[in-house]
Amino acid sequence: MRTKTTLLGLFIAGILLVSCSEKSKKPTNTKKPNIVFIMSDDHAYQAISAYSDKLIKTPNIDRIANEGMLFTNASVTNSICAPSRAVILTGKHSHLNGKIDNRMPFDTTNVTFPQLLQKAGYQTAMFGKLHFGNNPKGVDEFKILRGQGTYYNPFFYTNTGDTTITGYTTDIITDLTLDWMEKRRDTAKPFMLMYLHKAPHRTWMPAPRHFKEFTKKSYPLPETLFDEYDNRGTAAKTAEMGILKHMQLSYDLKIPDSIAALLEIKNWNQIGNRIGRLTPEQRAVWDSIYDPIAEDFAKRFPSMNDSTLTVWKYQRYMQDYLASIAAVDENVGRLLDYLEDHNLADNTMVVYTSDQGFYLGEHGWFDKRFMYNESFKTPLLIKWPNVITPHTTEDEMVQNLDFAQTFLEVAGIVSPDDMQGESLVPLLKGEKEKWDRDAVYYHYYEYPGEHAVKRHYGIATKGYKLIHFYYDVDEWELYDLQNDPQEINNVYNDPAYAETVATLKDKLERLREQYKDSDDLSNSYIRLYKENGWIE
Ligand code: SGN
Ligand code: CA
Repeated sequence: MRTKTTLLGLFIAGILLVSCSEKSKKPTNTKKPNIVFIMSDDHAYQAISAYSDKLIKTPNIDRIANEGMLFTNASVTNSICAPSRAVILTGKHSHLNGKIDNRMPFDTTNVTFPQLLQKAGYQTAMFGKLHFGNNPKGVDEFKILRGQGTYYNPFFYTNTGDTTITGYTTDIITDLTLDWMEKRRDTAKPFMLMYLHKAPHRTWMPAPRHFKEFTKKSYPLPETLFDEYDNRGTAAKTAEMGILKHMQLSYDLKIPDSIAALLEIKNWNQIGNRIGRLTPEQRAVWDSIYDPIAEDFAKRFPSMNDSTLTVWKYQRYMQDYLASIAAVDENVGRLLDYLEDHNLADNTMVVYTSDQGFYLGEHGWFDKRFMYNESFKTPLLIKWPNVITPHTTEDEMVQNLDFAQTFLEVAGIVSPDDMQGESLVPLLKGEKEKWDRDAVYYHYYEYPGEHAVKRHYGIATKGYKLIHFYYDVDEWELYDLQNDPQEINNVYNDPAYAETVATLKDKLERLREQYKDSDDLSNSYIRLYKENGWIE
């Protein structure tokens, strides 16, 4: 590990011009706004009723949009967990903060916005999922899950020692947060709280109180559920995130192994420690719900074909995924209520987002990683009383890259020069004329890796998306978002789009220069990974 860290440090130091001209001011009074940053894990915007109520009602998350602003064009720069978090904390693209994928530990020599807020007099705290391979800096108190965390009986690293707590993780993260608010918040200081859910990440394990209701529901099928990836390149065809082929009946969908053996299903995956962690009481409730489903499945399975099996799996997936969100929504409600009941709501900015979007059966997929719509976009709702006009919708292209500078501006701190986002404050104030971004940049790296989504980078404007897949392919794709919002028709080679391609390639090159990304840098990462044996 020592070699890796040193190598990484040298590597980043060699590339960066570290210009930390941060001129933080000490707060002069306690009236500075508090900041509550709520992030869930893999929460698709399609599963928030402020965006669409086709799948679920999320009345509490919706409160944030009702009292504030709903962003319809928010995206991430790299659609995977830990890299997204690193971008959020550093305000820098992955290629500069060094956390390009989930494998490499976060380089803690990066300057993060909580450190700057703490230095400027904010009380700071973090509860829930971080997924960095090390503890956060710049937070006065933290209780973070180990790695991905578990849905039940979670293990936490904390600033006062490690602990395992019995119960349902979404509820526990909220209990810990409210306990800090109630008992250890310094009322003489403004605060910045990061409240980070593990749910609704795979393997989508609901709370006992939601099992019954959700396992009875059925959901509308996405139009592209049976997508065969015609008119797309190799990457979409070879990705391993298909509901039919790659979602596991046992591991993901909770059919017990005994049924698998009975049905002689090949490639059966053990659910293993996911339910191994449950207490006997939790397990009894679990079995009372999932056993009858499995028995019913065993009866139907012999007459199922690919299409009926896909639909069955999609429905099971949605039941558990959405039930996991129901608990997130309830708990967000608890936190919002606390702020209101304690007279804090008026001076607190509340943000709700996810570390990235997620496929809910679109293109036949689950998971994320692609620059295609559902994983590139992420939900974003912000309320900030007396600043944001309630019920506002904003369609400007904003990114997770923008959070750090937004929070620094809210706190009256000048951002370090090497942060790469834009503060959202002008948009929040309705000063659209101060916002002139017309394109965003994306770069995904975790390949070869789980789900086999190829490395790619690209540019998105409101009208088009141009993507370059590389590493073991060299393929370009262009989508005309107005005429093809589902991104099912790659028009890169269509002569009618030749001019658009040329313009966008030029713009992409300029963006890469602006953000200091390059083929050389990508190749250095590939070399680094090979040297460390992380890829072959
Ligand atoms: C786990 C999941 C993957 C998921 C990654 C990354 N597999 O490895 O399906 O893509 O996390 O997710 S699982 O067998 O552990 O469920 S991320 O949100 O952390 O980036
Ligand atoms: Ca995630």
